[in-house]
Amino acid sequence: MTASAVQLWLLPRAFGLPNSSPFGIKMEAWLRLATVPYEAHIMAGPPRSRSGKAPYLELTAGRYLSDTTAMIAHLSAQFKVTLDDDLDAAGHASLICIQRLCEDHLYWIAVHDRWIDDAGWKIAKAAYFERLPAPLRLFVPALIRRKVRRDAHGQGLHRLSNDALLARAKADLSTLSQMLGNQEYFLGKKSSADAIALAFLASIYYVPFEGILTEAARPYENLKSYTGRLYHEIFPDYALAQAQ
Ligand SMILES: N[C@@H](CCC(=O)N[C@@H](CS)C(=O)NCC(=O)O)C(=O)O
Repeated sequence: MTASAVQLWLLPRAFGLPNSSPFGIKMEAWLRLATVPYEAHIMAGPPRSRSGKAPYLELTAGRYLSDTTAMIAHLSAQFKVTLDDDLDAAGHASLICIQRLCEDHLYWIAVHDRWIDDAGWKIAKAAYFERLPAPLRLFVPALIRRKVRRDAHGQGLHRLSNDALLARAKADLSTLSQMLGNQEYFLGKKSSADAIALAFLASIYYVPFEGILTEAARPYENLKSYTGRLYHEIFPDYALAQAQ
């Protein structure tokens, strides 16, 4: 470990993407955009954060901080990050809208495509649990899937029909496409919004299965080219076959 580098703990990588979790991709994208030095570690077991969520930072030995928003606030203060400093009030408002749309809405539709839908689950399960020892691989995925189903039911979107979910996903992607327009970056210049948007869009465009989100995102050429351009700029070390 390098003393001055941020220690970031992540879920396993998957699908050739920097991370299986869009929140993991967001965090790594943000650290790179903000030029904060970090070391990435892949978790070998359950999260050690108090919230039980990933990704998380190891602040000092045994002290963890989870939640990407809290992590970004903490690191922005520690490293005097200026990434979002020149956003005006409308820019900050748009940043919050993009964040909520991606993290609190699109995320749950992604959960449907990966964990609930049987075709997506087959591929996601193989990718998520490939490093799990064989005896555990027999029952751990089903146990975690049951918990995710419960969480998704509690959140509520999954009580809608697939058609209704698709309509919601189309509205989300259309909104993102409108907000981006023909700009290079979501808020006119590089900002935290791009770490978030890139993470969620790459998690849609570059996964090896078809789902509600892939269908909803298909028409938006500006989102596709934004994702490809930013992905190669921020993650040149994770070149994707799908991103060509
Ligand atoms: N608001 C959190 C969300 C993180 C999150 O939902 N992580 C998921 C993986 S994609 C997780 O750890 N889920 C485990 C659980 O809910 O128990 C953040 O911004 O970091």
